[in-house]
Amino acid sequence: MAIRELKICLLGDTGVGKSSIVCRFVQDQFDHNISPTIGASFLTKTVPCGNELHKFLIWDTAGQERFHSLAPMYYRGSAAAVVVYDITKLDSFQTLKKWVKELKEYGPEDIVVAIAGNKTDLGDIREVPMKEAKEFAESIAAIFIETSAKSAINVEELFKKISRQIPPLDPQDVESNDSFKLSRQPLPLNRRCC
Ligand SMILES: Nc1nc2c(ncn2[C@@H]2O[C@H](COP(=O)(O)OP(=O)(O)OP(=O)(O)O)[C@@H](O)[C@H]2O)c(=O)[nH]1
Ligand SMILES: [Mg+2]
Repeated sequence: MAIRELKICLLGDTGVGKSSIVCRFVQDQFDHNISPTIGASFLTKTVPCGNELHKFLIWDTAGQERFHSLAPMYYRGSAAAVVVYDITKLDSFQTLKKWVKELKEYGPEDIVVAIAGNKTDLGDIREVPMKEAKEFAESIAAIFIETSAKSAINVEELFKKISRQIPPLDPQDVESNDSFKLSRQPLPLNRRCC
């Protein structure tokens, strides 16, 4: 079975839950006391998709403004970007729109964009209506999903949706042996998750 290495980055305001989403996806854990990411963290997870295995090389970026200038290193060469906002913080949705604009201007032309509204377990203090976020995602042909890293809601589904959106390989491109690698990845800086 062909293995494809797919670089994926997570972008979004600090505190929206990017690291928590990655931690839930890769380790099926949630840490209430998780620290803000410094620079970026790197993790991998391999999932089946049709006749292929997708090895996600996940770059979880730091949302604090002081790290903003590092972001291009992580979205360049990415097959997909997950842009996260916190459904209880309207500001984080405005920040998401800025990230989407930056990706459209400077990101890879064919990048798959997924918009994730995190913290759905806090629905009673919601500030961003689902309809508004969904319509925005549709307007830019992005994947849309609401997640809860805490309650393990839709985190796997988010990455499944991304997998399905990646066009399958042309069989002629696959080497005769069963491993095919597509990545042009930088070496990991660190592998901390939570
Ligand atoms: N209730 C709730 N809290 C969450 C959820 N996801 C993350 N959190 C909490 O939100 C806070 C920030 O989470 P992080 O995962 O560190 O956020 P981040 O986006 O990685 O932040 P930076 O690394 O600074 O960019 C932590 O206190 C988490 O425990 C969720 O789904 N529900
Ligand atoms: Mg983080």
